[in-house]
Amino acid sequence: MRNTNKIEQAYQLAKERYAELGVDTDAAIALMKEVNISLHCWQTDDVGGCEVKHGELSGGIQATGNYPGKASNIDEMRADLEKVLSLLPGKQRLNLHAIYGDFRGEVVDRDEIEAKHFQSWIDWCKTQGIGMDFNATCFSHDRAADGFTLSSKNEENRQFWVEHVKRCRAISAEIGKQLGTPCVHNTWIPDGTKDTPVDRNAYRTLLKKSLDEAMEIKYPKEHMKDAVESKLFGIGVESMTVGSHDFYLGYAIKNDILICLDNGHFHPTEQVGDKISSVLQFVDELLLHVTRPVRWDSDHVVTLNEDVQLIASEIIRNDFLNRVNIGLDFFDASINRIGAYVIGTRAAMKAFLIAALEPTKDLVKLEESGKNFERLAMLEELKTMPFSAVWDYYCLQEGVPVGAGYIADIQKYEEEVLSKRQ
Ligand code: RNT
Ligand code: ZN
Repeated sequence: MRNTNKIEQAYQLAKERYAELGVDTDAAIALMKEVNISLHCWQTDDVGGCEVKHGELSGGIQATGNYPGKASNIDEMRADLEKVLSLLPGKQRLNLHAIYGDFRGEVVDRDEIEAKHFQSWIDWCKTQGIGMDFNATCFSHDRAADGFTLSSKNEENRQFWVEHVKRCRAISAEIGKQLGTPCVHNTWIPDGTKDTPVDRNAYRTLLKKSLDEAMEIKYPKEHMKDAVESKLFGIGVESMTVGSHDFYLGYAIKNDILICLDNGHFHPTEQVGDKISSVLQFVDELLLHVTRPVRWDSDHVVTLNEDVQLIASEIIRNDFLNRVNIGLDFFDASINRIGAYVIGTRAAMKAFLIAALEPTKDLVKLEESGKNFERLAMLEELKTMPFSAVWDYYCLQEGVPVGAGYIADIQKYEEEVLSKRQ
């Protein structure tokens, strides 16, 4: 009780300080209703999946670490995700990869999957009252062993992956239809070469052809939306990635679909936050994979850093929340996995709340009148405004642990549930 009072008192003081800058803290909190982050299911089990014939993780991505307690079946995944959801304010979505179907002991290859294999996930989302997004899984499979999928010169393999993506899109449409909120289907492929290739053009021509084939059937936008995810390089794929940013940006614009920007997929000095207002001049919507690259596309847990802050600020400043679908993409196997989700999702949400607490109009006025010292000064001062009092109050209102309070909850879950797993 005493704590609750302190949080409310701190909020009142913070509210007054922000009001002096013309910022309405209640409105900022209200805006958080529209920030619905899609939780990538693959942090539960280090991108393992539920297939009976389980392929080793491949495609130039890596989950490093062997912290005990990872989920090893759908029930454990759902229990973990429910724990995560219970520790987050606001409403999230689920982002599922195709390898996480409910296959019930049956060997179902990627070119055989159907909506029925995902029905129990759809039902689970219904019970949680959340939407769902979906991804084709074009890696960790024999037919991707040579490093090529949709751009493969092996026609049998190429067609196999086209069929997989086709099916994933049909499944996505069914998901969106049943849940009453569009399902974003993202296609990312690992295709590329370790060393300098000669026939770059042929691979890109094949990728374009495969995407055209896989996306031939159009679905209503209320049911599903297509996204394609670009990348600069992966481990073992350092010299050329077929699905580069130029390739997919062109493809997305030409075909009126979404481009997915993963902030681990660019040169380290490039900022995805800067790309948003460029790309949205030419496509209706974006998908984001918010992550934290450390020296490479390492997919560390998201923290509240300047990259994420710029992404959130650009979205809020320009009122782009209804054009940007926000997903997370990290997989850290070296720490408590539920903790990883909660830290990463909360960090991304904090970035949005901070963005919503900016007196943007006044800053633009300074900028337009050439008062650049004043602009920089205000941007610096804003960094140390009493944001945490607003965040804590938001968490309190939402009935989730305030501040570091979630640590104890996760420790308890580890003791009671995770430590008992094999
Ligand atoms: C890989 C891409 C891709 C994957 C997931 C598992 O570099 O970022 O989004 O991380 O599909
Ligand atoms: Zn990604």
